[in-house]
Amino acid sequence: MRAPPESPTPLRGDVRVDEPGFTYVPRFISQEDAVELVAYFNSLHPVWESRYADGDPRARGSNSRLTRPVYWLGAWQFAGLGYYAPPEHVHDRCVRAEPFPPVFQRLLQALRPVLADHGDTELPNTCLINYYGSERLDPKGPPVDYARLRLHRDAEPGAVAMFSIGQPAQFEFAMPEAKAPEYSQWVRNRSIVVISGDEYKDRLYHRITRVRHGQDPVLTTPLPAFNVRRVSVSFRHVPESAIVDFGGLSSQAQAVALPYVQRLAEHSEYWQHQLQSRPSTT
Ligand SMILES: O=C(O)CCC(=O)C(=O)O
Repeated sequence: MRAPPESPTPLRGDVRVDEPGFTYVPRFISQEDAVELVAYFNSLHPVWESRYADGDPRARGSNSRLTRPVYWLGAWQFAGLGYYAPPEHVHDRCVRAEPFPPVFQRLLQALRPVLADHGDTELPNTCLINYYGSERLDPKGPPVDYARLRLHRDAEPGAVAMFSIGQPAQFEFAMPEAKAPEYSQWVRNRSIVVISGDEYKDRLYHRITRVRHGQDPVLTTPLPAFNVRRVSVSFRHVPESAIVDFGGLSSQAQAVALPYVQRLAEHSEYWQHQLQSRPSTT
């Protein structure tokens, strides 16, 4: 894994890496499970969320939309509500979401020994599914490539496990104020990354800087004009006490999340029920 800061040539991603706080395993996901994952990802209706609520003056900037459409399972952390981050940002941001499909549960069971090496005996209860690709809104113009994820740190307690399906992506670790990455690694189709602890989860932030082009496996979404070429799933652990039904959010938070919940409910019975969990006002 070591690539000195002054020459961060990314590691190729074809061999396993084990360091305290960082694990990379190529081909962790079997071919059969990968086929099931692709079918599952292709069946979802991910949403483009905005970092800011409607009416928030910061939302007027063109960059308020996230760089990629997403879908959460276990608990949905709506971007407009801010993400779970103890000690202050714990309440009013995690809405109970659909459960993991069987293929996710199987993969997490297989990952148990790796998670135990990272100090986690409990399996994660929530995940974020990221769709990376490009969008062509003007059929005559070139596609705009959004296949990246800005430098960030995941604040949920414990290890974070990330599965990759699709084209290889450049995964980097860097300090928030530094431009150059300290470590860089290509993460390939069917691989997993696990991060934990002081160095890789707390001191260093991580990001995706680019995703290679290609269409094998074939990934799709029903989103108009969006061409997806990689999907990642990052599994985290949110304390159950922080997860509420949609109707359990404050009325202010419900107003922020409502347009997204309505959109999700167009394709999901689960989210239709969540909409109905709001106390009746009549
Ligand atoms: O796409 C990836 O591999 C990284 C995902 C990630 O960092 C996240 O979901 O927080």
